[in-house]
Amino acid sequence: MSKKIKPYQGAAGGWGALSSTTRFVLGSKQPAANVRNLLRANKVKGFDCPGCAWGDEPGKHFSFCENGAKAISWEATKKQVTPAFFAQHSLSDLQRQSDYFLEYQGRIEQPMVLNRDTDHYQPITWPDAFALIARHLHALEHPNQLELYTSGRASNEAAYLYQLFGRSFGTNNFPDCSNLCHEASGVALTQAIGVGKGTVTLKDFDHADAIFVFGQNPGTNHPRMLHSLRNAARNGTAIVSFNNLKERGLERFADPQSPIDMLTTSDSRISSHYFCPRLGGDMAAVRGMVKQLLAWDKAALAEGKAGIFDRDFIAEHTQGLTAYLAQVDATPWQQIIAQSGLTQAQITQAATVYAGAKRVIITWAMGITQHTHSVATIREMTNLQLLCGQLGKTGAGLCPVRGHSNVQGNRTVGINEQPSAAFLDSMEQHFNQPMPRQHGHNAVAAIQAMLDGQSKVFIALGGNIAAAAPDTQATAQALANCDLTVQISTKLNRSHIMAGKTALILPCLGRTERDMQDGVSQFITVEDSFSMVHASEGVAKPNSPHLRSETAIVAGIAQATLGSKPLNWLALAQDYNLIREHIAATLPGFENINERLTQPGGFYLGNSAARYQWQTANGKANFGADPLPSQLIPEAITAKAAGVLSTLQTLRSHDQYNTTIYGMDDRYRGVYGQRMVLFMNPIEIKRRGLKAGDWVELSSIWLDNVERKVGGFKIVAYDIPPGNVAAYYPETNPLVPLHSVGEGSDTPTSKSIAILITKQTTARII
Ligand SMILES: Nc1nc2c(c(=O)[nH]1)N[C@H]1C(S)=C(S)[C@@H](COP(=O)(O)OP(=O)(O)OC[C@H]3O[C@@H](n4cnc5c(=O)[nH]c(N)nc54)[C@H](O)[C@@H]3O)O[C@H]1N2
Ligand SMILES: Nc1nc2c(c(=O)[nH]1)N[C@H]1C(S)=C(S)[C@@H](COP(=O)(O)OP(=O)(O)OC[C@H]3O[C@@H](n4cnc5c(=O)[nH]c(N)nc54)[C@H](O)[C@@H]3O)O[C@H]1N2
Ligand SMILES: [Mo]
Repeated sequence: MSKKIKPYQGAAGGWGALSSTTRFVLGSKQPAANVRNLLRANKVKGFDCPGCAWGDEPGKHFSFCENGAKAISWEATKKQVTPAFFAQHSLSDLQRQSDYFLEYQGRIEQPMVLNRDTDHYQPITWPDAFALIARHLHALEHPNQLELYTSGRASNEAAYLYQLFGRSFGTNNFPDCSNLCHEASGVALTQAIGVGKGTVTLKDFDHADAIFVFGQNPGTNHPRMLHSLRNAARNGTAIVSFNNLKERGLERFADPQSPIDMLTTSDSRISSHYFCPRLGGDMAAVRGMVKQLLAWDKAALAEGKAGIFDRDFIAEHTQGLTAYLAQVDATPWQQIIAQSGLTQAQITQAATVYAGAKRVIITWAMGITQHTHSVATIREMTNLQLLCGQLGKTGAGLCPVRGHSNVQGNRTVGINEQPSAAFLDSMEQHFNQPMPRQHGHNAVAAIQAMLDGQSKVFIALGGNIAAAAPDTQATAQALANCDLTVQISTKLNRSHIMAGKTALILPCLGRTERDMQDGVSQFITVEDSFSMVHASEGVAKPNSPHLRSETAIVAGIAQATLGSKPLNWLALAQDYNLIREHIAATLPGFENINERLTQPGGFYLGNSAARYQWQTANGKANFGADPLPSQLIPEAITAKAAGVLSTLQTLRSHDQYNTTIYGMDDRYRGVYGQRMVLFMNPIEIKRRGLKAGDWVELSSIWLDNVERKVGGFKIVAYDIPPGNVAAYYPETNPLVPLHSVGEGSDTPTSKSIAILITKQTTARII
């Protein structure tokens, strides 16, 4: 694997994507089965692509993408991590291996338990594993000493059973990957419009006049979104991107599944306008757009013309306009320009596109949600949409683009550390048992509780918290403090290695695999970013006969711990229709779920805000009136730094799925054979007396006195605003302080970390 930096000249997609997919799929051990699997992904009968949460166009061309193909063939490997592997590698030995090495070993073949005396994992039977968990849970002094983590790949059925188990045991401690991801979107949208989900459907993308894409890299993370953007662009829709980096997928795209694109190598322009704000500068940019629109609105009204704002919509549906506009008036252009890093002319240009469009969609992802003031930024984007009545009509609305393929569904079915009273009432009534009312721990609070020794048992339904969570050293210590850690997983990862005093690995079936219960093939359900619920049925032969479904594993833990309270868990795990009936009986929108699932493409859960029903305390859509943050990096931090601070964003390469590293290339950013790179503005490199290719050490500055440092990063000159730098996650997670979190969301601020950069003489990795 040769290391090189070679700027990418082509469009996103195209031959590059096709050749990468083919290499990835055909290069693996079972090409035929892999390709067969791919063809069935996202089809009416078959499994839902485990890649991302973008929606499907049912019946349209086979809608997998390059990175979905990687996700599927990664899971569908024949390689296995057997007891012999664990006999060969001690825990200490595995601790020295990279994340790439760990996941590359293949699928975990059977349940394993850690033997601290020998420092090796050894096999354990399923009944013994369940009994071990039950013993630990019975020994707890309080149910809140249990933490139940979920990663967003779990099915609705498994997640529903999991939350029922946790609540029947007596806790609302449901930290989940959402807490690290789109939490700010849920919080902000619930405050503003009474529902924490996007208001648009996939079809709306065909009808928008303008689509504003904030802080998102769909070319890598939601490649199927590029189809929608490409089609829209071809129909004349203005696509306005706000991104700290020039991302190729937002610039140009050639569809690798379109014979015409491929024959003519024609590629389509995606963005009509591309703005590169400073990290965290989007709230100021949107505030600037509103300030400009307000000026035009006032001028139009003064001339007796119709204003820019939708006064009928505002009067009928909203509250808080006056306070908000006063806040806009009070925000000086100077502050808007300094904070956004954009010129007034650029902001005016964005406002011009917005004002000229009848129907506008705003989408966003991690570039917006992983900052200190993310909730306020999403409120600001919502304010803009409310001002112009861009909600509830075709081709318009708000669209947080979710990450994990079923992260939205997990929340819907109750993975929530702050459940609503209505949900708990419904559960209590249906299952005829009390549900805990005290709010539980989110991801950061759970880690802190384990660090403090308050929480003692950690169970994870998927994911890799050890690598995904911030402050790697603190998270490792938190896990090590636990009496028991249990990971329900498909592949070996860091969380198995950073284990508790006793540790279990429980291997589960993946989305692609056939799930037989009682002789009948089961399907599961998932919900995409557009609130579409659909069925997914695995087709591949399971990697090992020892694997159990996530649902069966959760039922096994619950039955061993609680017996048949409030119901026979094992019976539920034998027929997922029964679980769906409980879902239908306790959650609005799921009525007759088993019948409705037979419709091709599944069914739409609906969105109250899109129907102009505002489920807020005052029954209205609410404008937020937050001031801009006084500083993006607080003075308390700047004052502590002995040197010039930079703001670091931690992001994904093209060859990874969160903590799963498929390969060492990041094609669209021109990085090959390596991941330890720091993207930096060429002028800034020079100003600091550095050169591209120099090795540097990064240390973050935070309010405490803990040293957080990583080294061995190579400088890459890149088109990024001066003062901002970027590097890959999870290598940089040791830099993210556990308590550097978003206001109101508690999400780690993975896109804005104050760091010092120091030159190293060697490529020493710390
Ligand atoms: N192939 C693949 N697909 C995935 C994933 C994966 O790892 N691999 N992960 C899944 C998950 S869980 C998620 S949440 C999503 C993540 O999807 P994304 O949000 O696209 O993921 P990131 O790589 O974190 O990219 C953040 C983007 O925001 C930009 N950005 C960062 N800070 C700012 C800012 O302050 N302002 C603006 N305007 N832009 C900013 C960055 O330059 C980058 O383009 O993808 C999902 N899909
Ligand atoms: N610095 C920094 N940190 C971040 C982010 C960032 O941008 N920067 N992004 C954050 C975001 S958006 C997210 S969502 C989190 C992700 O956090 P997680 O969801 O915890 O992490 P993943 O890497 O997606 O989890 C991968 C593991 O899941 C297991 N797995 C895969 N498929 C299945 C399955 O079908 N069932 C089960 N049971 N297990 C399975 C495999 O064992 C694999 O090793 O990371 C967050 N952390
Ligand atoms: Mo995510």
